[in-house]
Amino acid sequence: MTSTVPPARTDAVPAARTSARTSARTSASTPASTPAARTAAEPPARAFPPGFRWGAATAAYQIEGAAAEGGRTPSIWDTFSHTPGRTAGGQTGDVAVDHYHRFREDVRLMARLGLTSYRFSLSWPRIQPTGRGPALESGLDFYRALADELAEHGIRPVATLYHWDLPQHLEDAGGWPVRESAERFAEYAALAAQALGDRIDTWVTLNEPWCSAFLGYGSGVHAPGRTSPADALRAAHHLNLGHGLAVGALRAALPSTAEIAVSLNLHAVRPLTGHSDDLAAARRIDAVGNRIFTGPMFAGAYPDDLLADTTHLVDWADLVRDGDLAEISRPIDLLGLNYYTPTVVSAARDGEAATARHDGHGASPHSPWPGADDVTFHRAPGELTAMGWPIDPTGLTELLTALHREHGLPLLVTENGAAFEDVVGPDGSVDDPRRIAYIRAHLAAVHHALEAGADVRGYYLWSLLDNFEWAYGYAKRFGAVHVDYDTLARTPKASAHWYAEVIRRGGID
Ligand code: IFM
Repeated sequence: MTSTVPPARTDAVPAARTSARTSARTSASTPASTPAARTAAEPPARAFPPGFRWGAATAAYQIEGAAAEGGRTPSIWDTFSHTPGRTAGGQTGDVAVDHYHRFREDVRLMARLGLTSYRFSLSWPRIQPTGRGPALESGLDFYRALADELAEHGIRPVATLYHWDLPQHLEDAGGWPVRESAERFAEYAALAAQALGDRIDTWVTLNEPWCSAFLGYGSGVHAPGRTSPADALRAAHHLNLGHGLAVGALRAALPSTAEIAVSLNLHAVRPLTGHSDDLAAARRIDAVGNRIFTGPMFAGAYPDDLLADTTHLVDWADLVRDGDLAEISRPIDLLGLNYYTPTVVSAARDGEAATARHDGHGASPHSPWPGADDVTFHRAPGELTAMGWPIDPTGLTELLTALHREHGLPLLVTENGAAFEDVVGPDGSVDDPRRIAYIRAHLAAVHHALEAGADVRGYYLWSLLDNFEWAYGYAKRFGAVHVDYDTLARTPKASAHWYAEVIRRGGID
């Protein structure tokens, strides 16, 4: 699940953002001495396995800025965010949190928090500006320097190849609904792996392809903002194909010790009642939300029920060519799960407007759920985050144990976290007890999955820093580290100090 609602106007980001680029100083402080410190000597009640990766995650467009530097050209998110009405307050990632210039300071911050791993994404248009042809050394150099800085601090890098920033040139040639994008993606994967494979040993092909396909080409609340159910399904197949081709390219370019993964935002789908119509609604959402990816990737086939639900929209026999499924189902080493909240559905009731029915995934008149027009989304019980997402960690345990049972792969939680209305105190500190409670509850959920036998190898908090939250602009703060958008100064929130203590102790109480 991810950011899905179209922009509300906000004044969270003052005009001074760009000029503040060089004036900020980090205000990172050492972890506070708190009640946690008093129990520091005691082993945690829920200890995580030795070698468990304690991480945080980010994505290029959300943090880097420097949108026109080093030869980078626009991605679909540059175009989208510069289109009036697409993002809150017209905000863009032009500057973001200026990580491109401040990455050394950010890595030092990670080291002070004790992170053992850091998941970031490579910006495709920074490395291969037109999506074709040779790689740009200036782009690769940025990631070489980042990886070197991480190595110097003993932090293991995890690189995601695609976190939604398709070069605009490729969108102009048809985007993900067109097969060529999958081929270009594999080419880019090979270039990145050849250049960075000596420094980075864990690679994620795609981040949340559900969002790329269905929010990008279905409901249109994400870039490139297109609204065709058929194109969304075509995009999903070509993202799957791009993943499979990229796995092949990565295997060919990387040392045999490298690990390859994909990050899926699988939906913990729950029927509102046990009525057969509601069960059927849950099955449809599971098909187009989850099994459209896990089917071809792990079983080498699209599920029959998905094909039946969407046969009026797309000619699957024409779309899926001979050999595609073998490519898509190439074995991978780790499965990444991004989890935020569960998904509760029922059969649509008489008189419900279509927009209300898929409201849980963006108030667009266009549904991001092709083949599921007769399904209604409901608010799950539980407190809400600032995104309006109910807090329910049981979905995380449920998904991890189900993935372990069904696919048997080692798992990583490649994203989990929450946005809240953070308040900066008079002394500049940010006390965020709700974020601490959220993370603690979700780490407990991971621990439950470990106890149930799931092979979970790491947890990456979303996010290291407050950042550009897509269509919401800068209004929603997910960071463990607060960013002052005037000065770009970084200040670890109480949750960052708390997470540092968890890492130091290797578990939670
Ligand atoms: O910010 C996003 C991230 O880019 C993808 N996963 C969900 C996060 C929160 O919406």
